[in-house]
Amino acid sequence: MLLVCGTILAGTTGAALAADCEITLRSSDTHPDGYPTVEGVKAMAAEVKEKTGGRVCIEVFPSSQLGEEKDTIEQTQFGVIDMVRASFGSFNDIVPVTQTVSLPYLYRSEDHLHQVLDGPIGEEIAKDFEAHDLVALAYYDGGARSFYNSQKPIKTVEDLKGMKFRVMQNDVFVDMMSALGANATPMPYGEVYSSIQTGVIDGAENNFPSYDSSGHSEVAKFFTLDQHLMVPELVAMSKASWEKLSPEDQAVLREAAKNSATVQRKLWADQEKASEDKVVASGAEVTRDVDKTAFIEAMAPVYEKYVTTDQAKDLVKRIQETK
Ligand code: GTR
Repeated sequence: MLLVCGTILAGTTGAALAADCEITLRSSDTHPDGYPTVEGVKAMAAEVKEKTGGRVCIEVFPSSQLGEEKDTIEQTQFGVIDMVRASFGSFNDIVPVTQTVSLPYLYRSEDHLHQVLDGPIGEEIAKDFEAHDLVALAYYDGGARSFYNSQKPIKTVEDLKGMKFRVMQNDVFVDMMSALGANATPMPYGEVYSSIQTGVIDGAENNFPSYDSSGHSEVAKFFTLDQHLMVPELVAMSKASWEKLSPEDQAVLREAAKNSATVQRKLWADQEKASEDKVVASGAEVTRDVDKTAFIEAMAPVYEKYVTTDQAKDLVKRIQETK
């Protein structure tokens, strides 16, 4: 839904002044104001506003104000929300290719991930979103995800046995936990803090900035740097909202989204370090001497289950061969 200016003012983060805009696009993010993904979309908003002479505005709604991630993706497909910044993990049931490209230990490093997403494979993946009423505009950084829990330091795969971890709501990550001998509890991000606090789950898994900004580090102080997942993050637009824009405005949005990824990646690198220092200073115990080979080997059943078609096999091979 494109909002005519002046109708929505509540919740603005200052990215747009609705009263000046002919078109206002509402964009959702689960993270709070100041988080690199939120600041990335705000940078995009600033460029769009400048290049359209203030005609097209993007209003960023942080902190899940418009709903939990999966719900906001569905609302974006329907055009109720115009844009969403979300992890590929939340698209898994909607855009099948996101399952393959979010497999555990698929990327060797952040550089490897960038080479994949910034090249032809990234373009192919983006095309797949169109069939599901979404326009993929930019890939953001989300670093590597690791386990954390309230009970004990985890050093080996065996240490995870029987423990209960929250995962994002998708099948690949549920199977990943089973492959490690642990139990998965899929749930929305916003429920994780209280679920750890009340002992419904032992822990969860995420990157340092999320572990920090969500407050999970307060209730789950044992962090294990096993880095099992690197899940791309996406800025996507509703196809319905996109098609209402002129080709000129679409080009401005594409360019601004691309530029915002550069801004976000820089902010991300700084935030990863800052959050790591902050959680350690406030008492988190980070286990770094992890036998990653054992974690990688344990994932074999996940690959067997999800890399079955020729298309998926070819994609995994091309990703692995990307230098
Ligand atoms: C974060 C990601 C969010 C959300 C969250 C989660 O790392 O940036 O978009 O997916 O993880 O675990 O739900």
